[in-house]
Amino acid sequence: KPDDQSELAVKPRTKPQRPPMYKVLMLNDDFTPMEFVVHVLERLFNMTHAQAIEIMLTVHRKGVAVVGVFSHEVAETKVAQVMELARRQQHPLQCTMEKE
Ligand code: NFA
Repeated sequence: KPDDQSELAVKPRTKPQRPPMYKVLMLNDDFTPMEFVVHVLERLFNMTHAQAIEIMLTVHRKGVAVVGVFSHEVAETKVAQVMELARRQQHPLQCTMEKE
């Protein structure tokens, strides 16, 4: 077993931490068509049509809903993809992420 003077000395460590996960949130607005939101949820978040309708209606009624939980990199990509699809169709749909 290597002692503290050896090149192989092992530092004391705290528990390995899991990387933080990020919630992707979709926000309601008065203009984006319901069917576009359903399409986005099916296309980018791998939801069934029924799941997509349910989450879309939650956003519509409550103002915001979590549409998925991902690593930082994947969450950033999902947010960017939603914003790009919305921009291309000139819908004001907003999507953000926050640490869980
Ligand atoms: N509130 C929008 C409408 O009535 C639908 C919507 C749902 C928009 C979820 C954004 C997010 N057309």
